[in-house]
Amino acid sequence: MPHAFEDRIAAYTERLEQKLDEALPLASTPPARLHEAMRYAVQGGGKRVRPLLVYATGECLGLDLSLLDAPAVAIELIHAFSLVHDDLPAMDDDDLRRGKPTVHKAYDEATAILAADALQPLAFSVLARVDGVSAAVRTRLVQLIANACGSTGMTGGQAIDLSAEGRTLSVADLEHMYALKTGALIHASVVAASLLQENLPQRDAAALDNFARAIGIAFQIKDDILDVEGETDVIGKPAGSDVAANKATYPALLGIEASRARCDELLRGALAQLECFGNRATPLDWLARYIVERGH
Ligand code: GRG
Repeated sequence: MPHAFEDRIAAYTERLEQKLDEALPLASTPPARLHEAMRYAVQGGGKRVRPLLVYATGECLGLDLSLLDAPAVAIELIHAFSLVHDDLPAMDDDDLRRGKPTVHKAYDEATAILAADALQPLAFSVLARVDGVSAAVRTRLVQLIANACGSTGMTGGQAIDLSAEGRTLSVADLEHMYALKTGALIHASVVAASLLQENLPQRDAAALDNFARAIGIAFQIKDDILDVEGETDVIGKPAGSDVAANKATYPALLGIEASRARCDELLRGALAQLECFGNRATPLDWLARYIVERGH
């Protein structure tokens, strides 16, 4: 593999696409329209940041690549599922995602709901089959990811987000919502890989945990900044939709400059957590900077 993490990303994403393809039912398998919609939701787009975090953490801990595929695939399936729900008329009501019509636009609302419903159990089925780890680790992985997407994780964060439309949240409440809605799955991507290293010193586990929490919140603040400053054809979804929906966001509450400053502060805090890993953390360092500096 090439030396720089940036140059290995293509190989990792190609590997992930292959594993996602193997995990998804064939589009020709009945009910074909449902399976087609599931593939449409998952394939052909997306930065794949969460699976890359799984692989980068695995590199940091010297884990075998084959151990990382199942959590990487499962987390991306859950992420894809959440995007389908997030775009539905009852939620954010968006027509465009990853530069393509959203699933309910390309198919229909009922098919989109069912496709998302089927992606979630598929993720857990992939996790249940993870090879080369003890049953205890497999159970911890399932618990970690279930908690990250449940009512005290992503779903809870989405509920707070919807109820906050048109209201002013405190900065602490806003960051709590971000930590759940977006941060929980990003955090789980790093922690899933750390669970696979059974004798990981507590200090290293805590450093990865803190790193992951910080970049999870920074990811959502950057997403907010892009919603204000990005172009629709670059970010792949309608720009300005947060303002249009009267969403509680960091830029709406504190302005763009303060949002950028908070992102940088979170990045610095996250990078400081990686010091104990030395050069082995270069891939995580690269991804953390990418999250805060990306243009889409
Ligand atoms: C029941 C688990 C469950 C979910 C339903 C809809 C919902 C509750 C939660 C939505 C969570 C959500 C969509 C948060 C936004 C996170 C976010 C910034 C998504 C964009 O992620 P990127 O930029 O997208 O990684 P790509 O397209 O690159 O994969």
